[in-house]
Amino acid sequence: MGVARVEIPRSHPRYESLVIRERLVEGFVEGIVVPQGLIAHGRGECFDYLIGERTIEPALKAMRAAAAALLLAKHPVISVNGNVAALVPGDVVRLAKAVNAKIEVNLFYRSEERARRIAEVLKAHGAEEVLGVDDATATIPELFSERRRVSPRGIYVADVVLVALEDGDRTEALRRMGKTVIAIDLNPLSRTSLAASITVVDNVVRAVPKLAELAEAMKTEPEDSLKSVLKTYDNAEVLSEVLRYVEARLRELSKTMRERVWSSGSP
Ligand code: PTJ
Repeated sequence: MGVARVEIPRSHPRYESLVIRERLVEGFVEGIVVPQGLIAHGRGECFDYLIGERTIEPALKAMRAAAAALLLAKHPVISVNGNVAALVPGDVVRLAKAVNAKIEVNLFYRSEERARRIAEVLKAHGAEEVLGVDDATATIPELFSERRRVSPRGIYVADVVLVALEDGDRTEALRRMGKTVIAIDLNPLSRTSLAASITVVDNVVRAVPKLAELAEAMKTEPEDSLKSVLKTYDNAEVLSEVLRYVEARLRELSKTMRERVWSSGSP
């Protein structure tokens, strides 16, 4: 399929954001990302603007709890879809190694060909094993999308599952199965954000590498200290903090609009 591409100059004020966009388009052309994934990214970008395109304190708090949950887990699994594979394949592998987690491909718009391609990308970035391609033979109960198909050695038996750009139905279904669900989602009001055990409101491009770094650092902490991080974690409070952060930020921005608008003197 012919897709127009542009070279983005480093000096462009929105360089980072445009490079991420191009990476997703590339993923689309390579058959890793679905068109719906491009739309999903646009929704995410909007929320990223609101938090200032940076990792905010409530997200860091959630990431510390997420790292603790992953390190304490018996069967942690990182679930990978098209967008995650296109944006952060190397960081997924690094995080999986840090917490000894399995990596599983799980797709909303599943095709065997795309699942295979995503596994290849992850393997090219150092993953030794990728579940969910030929072995997605178990079923998550009460779930009707293609995401119900999971590996009996992976998500099906996992106690902690990390998901990103997830849909609310599966998050709820995984919670009903008694699993701890860690979600990375830029929308603090999405059904996934509200249903997850731990919600990291941040862009996957910042959150996954940061989470890997935190997990590597926390790995040597005593189990009791990790347990206490988890015990004191309150997801509803963290999501409220995100909303208060956005509210305060918009208030501040509204005060400085006159200095920020482009005023050349012409109407
Ligand atoms: O690869 P597949 O077949 O599994 O399909 C993946 C998509 C993303 C198409 C599918 O999961 C989907 O339709 O997702 P939704 O329902 O659009 O949800 C995406 C959520 O992720 C929204 O709440 C977005 O705000 C959020 N989001 C989008 N981009 C990012 C993000 N969150 C974190 N980082 C991002 N880069």
